[in-house]
Amino acid sequence: MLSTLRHHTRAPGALLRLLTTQVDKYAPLRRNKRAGRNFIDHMRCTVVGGRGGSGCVSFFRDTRVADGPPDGGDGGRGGSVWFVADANETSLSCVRQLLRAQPGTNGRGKSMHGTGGADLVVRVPRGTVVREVREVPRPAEDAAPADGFLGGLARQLQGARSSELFVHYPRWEDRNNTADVRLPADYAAALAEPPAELCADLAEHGQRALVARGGLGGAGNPHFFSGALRRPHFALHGLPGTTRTLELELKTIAHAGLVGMPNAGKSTFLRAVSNAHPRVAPYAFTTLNPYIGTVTYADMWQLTIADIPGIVPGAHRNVGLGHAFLRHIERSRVLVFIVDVSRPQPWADLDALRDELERHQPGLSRRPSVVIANKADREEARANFERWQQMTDTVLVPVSAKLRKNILKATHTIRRLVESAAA
Ligand SMILES: Nc1nc2c(ncn2[C@@H]2O[C@H](COP(=O)(O)OP(=O)(O)OP(=O)(O)O)[C@@H](O)[C@H]2O)c(=O)[nH]1
Ligand SMILES: [Mg+2]
Repeated sequence: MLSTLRHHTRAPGALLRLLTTQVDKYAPLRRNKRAGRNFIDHMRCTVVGGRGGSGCVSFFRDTRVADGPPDGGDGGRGGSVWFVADANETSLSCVRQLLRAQPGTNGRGKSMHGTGGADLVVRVPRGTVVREVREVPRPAEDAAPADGFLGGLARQLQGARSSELFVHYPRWEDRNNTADVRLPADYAAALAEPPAELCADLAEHGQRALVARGGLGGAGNPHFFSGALRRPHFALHGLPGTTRTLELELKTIAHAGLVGMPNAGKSTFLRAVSNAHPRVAPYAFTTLNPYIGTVTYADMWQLTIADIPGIVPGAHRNVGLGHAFLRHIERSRVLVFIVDVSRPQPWADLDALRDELERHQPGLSRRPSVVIANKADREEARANFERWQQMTDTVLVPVSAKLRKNILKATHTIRRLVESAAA
């Protein structure tokens, strides 16, 4: 450390950089704080793999050999872009809109190969679904011949001529005959094949997806040495990395999802049963983004519950906050309807909620579910509850989330349902 400091006192700018790098280890903390304020669960981004380095054209030389054999090094491979699911991330706000991996460096003389570009590893929340967005080709482009080497090349290099693939020795552009040159097999394959369409679901912590592959490095001139061609005065350029436009959608993964009208007491219920502390207030749309709580049972079995903003009738027409937040309960095995039983016709609320779920995703309302009749401590609740119970065979669990009454019955009913849904 002392020697590093002594070195840096001679270069104050570098010392400043050293100090800021050390301070920057708190960047993840800052990012998480920002994520809380600026929740994003749907975004587009562009990912670009690093370009491969170019091969080198060089010939061995020393005091006794004036014109030796070719000794140009190969270019390094470009870095790739990876997405890794991380359970500690909660929002896509930490993902930048343009993600570029490092390019590879060029090869050099004396058979020195270029170094590969570093991969860019981007942490995304668990439950991120990645889809590629492709432009629909216009009919004229569709009709153009697009197969074989030149077709693939045109796609990759946007119409570059094959001679543009080559690095030429100074003033050898016209003397090099590159038309019949056999390209290395992996290089030719990369040119001919368009990258496959990408679709990934990062559901488990640590799951990785390669979203943009780095370009191959170009071969140095020794690759083209043969009996017929003793002095190849050309090498290959590196290939560009894959470029993709991606659509990221965060679909939270929890065992159970809370669904209810605004103000029904979803957040109060989550606070009562789990370790989460979402905001509670006596007005609609207090909760503006999803919260996940973990319920730990007496036998240490754990259950995750997702609280999402309230759904109102007409949410599918974007009334209220719309129904985009329902994506966070799409993957829940069990739905927990929270209904304010002190309202005049709680059963109508439940029907409206089921209708909205069905409009968001057909079949969603038929998922195994439990109905929590919340605010059972209120005066109007008793009569409503008794009437409702006579009208339906659905199991209703009366609960007062605020006073924490009958919570154990609710959590055990949810657990039983989750376990039977998993079986
Ligand atoms: N009396 C009574 N009041 C309750 C009960 N549960 C919740 N409340 C009250 O109802 C109001 C709304 O509660 P929230 O938990 O914020 O409701 P929410 O469903 O999360 O509402 P949004 O986030 O806006 O969708 C608060 O004032 C709570 O104190 C209950 O069991 N009994
Ligand atoms: Mg809430």
